[in-house]
Amino acid sequence: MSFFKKLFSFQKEPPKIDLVIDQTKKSFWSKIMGFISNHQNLTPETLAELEEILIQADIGIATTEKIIKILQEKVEAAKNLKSNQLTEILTEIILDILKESSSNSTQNESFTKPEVILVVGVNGVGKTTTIAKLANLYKNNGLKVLVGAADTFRAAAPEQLQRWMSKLNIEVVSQGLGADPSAVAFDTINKALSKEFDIVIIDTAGRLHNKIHLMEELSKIKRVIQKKIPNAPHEILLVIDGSTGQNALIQAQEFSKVTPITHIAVTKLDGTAKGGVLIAIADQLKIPVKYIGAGEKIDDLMYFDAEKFIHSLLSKPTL
Ligand SMILES: Nc1nc2c(ncn2[C@@H]2O[C@H](COP(=O)(O)OP(=O)(O)O)[C@@H](O)[C@H]2O)c(=O)[nH]1
Ligand SMILES: [Mg+2]
Repeated sequence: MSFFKKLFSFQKEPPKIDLVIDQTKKSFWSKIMGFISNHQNLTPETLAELEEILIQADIGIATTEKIIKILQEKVEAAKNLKSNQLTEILTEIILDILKESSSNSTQNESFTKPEVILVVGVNGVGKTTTIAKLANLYKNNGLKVLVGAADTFRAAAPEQLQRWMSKLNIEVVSQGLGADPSAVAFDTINKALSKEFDIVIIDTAGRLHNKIHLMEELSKIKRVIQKKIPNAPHEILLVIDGSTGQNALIQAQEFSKVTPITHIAVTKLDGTAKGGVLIAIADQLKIPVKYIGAGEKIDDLMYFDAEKFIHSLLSKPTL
């Protein structure tokens, strides 16, 4: 069993992709079906109509144009494509897009000890919640997890992290509100090395409105970590709020200018019809989406499986 399959096998109530993207499925499906019933064949004119449907599903203009262009080529090559073949063709095209971004993944299945994960993203997107979910999974797999409370900026942030972790019985390194984030990171790494922790997850503050400051702060955190572990952080996980649709994409683009990102977690996909943004993110950023946040509970996290996602998106929703 692959490491990540095993990691997620400990969830008591694993989220189901069909339910998580239920809203997106319903709205997307009904439009696609409406389109198919109105058009027998795919022609350049009907494709323009389809473009609108993809944009409305939050796939974004640039990615939609790319999909339509590939579709046009397929339509031309095949001469006469029936509209009822559409979901099949779309599945193929979108899957290629998603696979291309995940082929950039630097994720390996083996860990260095300690594995250092730096979690970044603007306030309120779900960083701390995602950290709790991840820390819990690692712990349930028998790994020794240490969390660093380097979001020292926002009132109550260190306590919120502490609350989650004491519930989960996971250790936190904190210096409280207003402390220097890089000093917290340094302490966390030192402790992880001396007490032989397997996984270190560092929470950060995300003041994107002050880009220069944020850039300096994150560089400093990375520098102090690298003093102790030269090739760390092994993962820089950007958390974004999927329910904000295209804004999530813009935020991710902005953030990747501030620091290199290795993986993305898209949260709050439960209860939104904007799930198509996952396709835009994968295509536009070429950074693999690794996790999906599917709710506020500890087990509401999924390892992103492009194939399952796209098959779910383009299959009939349950009523
Ligand atoms: N519905 C839903 N809510 C989430 C999800 N992830 C986080 N939240 C909620 O979003 C709010 C902000 O989360 P938090 O982890 O504090 O964000 P942070 O500021 O980035 O650390 C909290 O109320 C969380 O319960 C998710 O996947 N789905
Ligand atoms: Mg937080």
